[in-house]
Amino acid sequence: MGKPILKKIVLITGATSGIGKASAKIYAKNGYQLIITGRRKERLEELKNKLERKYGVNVHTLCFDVRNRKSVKKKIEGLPEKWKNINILLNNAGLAKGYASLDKGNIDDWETMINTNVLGLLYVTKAVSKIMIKNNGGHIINICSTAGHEVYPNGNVYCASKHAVDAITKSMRLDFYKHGLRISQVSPGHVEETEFAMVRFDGNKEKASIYKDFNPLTSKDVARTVYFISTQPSHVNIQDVLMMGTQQASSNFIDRSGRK
Ligand code: NDP
Ligand code: 8X3
Repeated sequence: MGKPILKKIVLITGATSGIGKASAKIYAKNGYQLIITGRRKERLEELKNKLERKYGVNVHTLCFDVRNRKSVKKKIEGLPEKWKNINILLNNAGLAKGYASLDKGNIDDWETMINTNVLGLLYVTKAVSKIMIKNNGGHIINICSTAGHEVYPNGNVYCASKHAVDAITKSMRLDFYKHGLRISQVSPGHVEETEFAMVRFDGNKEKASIYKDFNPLTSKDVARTVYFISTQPSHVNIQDVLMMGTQQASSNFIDRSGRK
């Protein structure tokens, strides 16, 4: 028998690295109970052990691919009774694949982005929102991007997928506010201490070194913002936070004259 669950339960998708992992750490540090998910099982187990040992919280792991709708449904509906009543969902799992103009784009990459960033987020939200509606409350925070508010050259399909996240966040709010759910979104610009660029550029270190000449946000900066949003009084719903490093003015304007 584990410890009785006292604090809110937070489910984080994509907790094996970057923003999701940093968010898991901040919630654990503050005593929340965590359901951490991702495809890399060993990383989930490693993080669970670390957080339980360091912060004395309960951590449950769920290994699934958000693109697999059957698996998403089965894993979330199959949660042990004491883990079922999820209070906070952080829809964070996502990625960019490739950086090319539309005519040269790789269609497999497009499908990966749309299936992960759009359909995956929808599958998880459908399963978790049912629980929250039944409980008359809950908080869903979607990780969007500046790419969900503006576009940049070669960003086409990734930007489209994040514009879809923005539309889904707004739609979720209309569908769920009557049920007492809070729906929020964080839209960061460039964020380091993540695997985002390495994933986008297929492990090509040189192409992925996109942060060396300016100071972007860190995964911790975004995690702190997520935590702030979720710890406001229950009558407050922060709808969207658009955030960038000081040297970034927009997707297309970055002061790359060196780290300041
Ligand atoms: P990381 O690559 O470090 O983390 C991405 C996470 O998503 C990993 O934990 C990964 O886990 C998970 N993930 C990816 N695909 C799947 C899948 N099919 N099923 C389940 N989990 C998946 O990048 P970030 O932390 O930067 O990315 C987190 C979110 O932040 C994304 O939505 C991204 O679009 C967004 N974002 C990132 C920015 C940046 O500059 N870094 C800026 C703005 C937004 P695993 O591989 O184990 O499955
Ligand atoms: C990640 C930020 O500018 O690479 O969403 O699209 S960007």
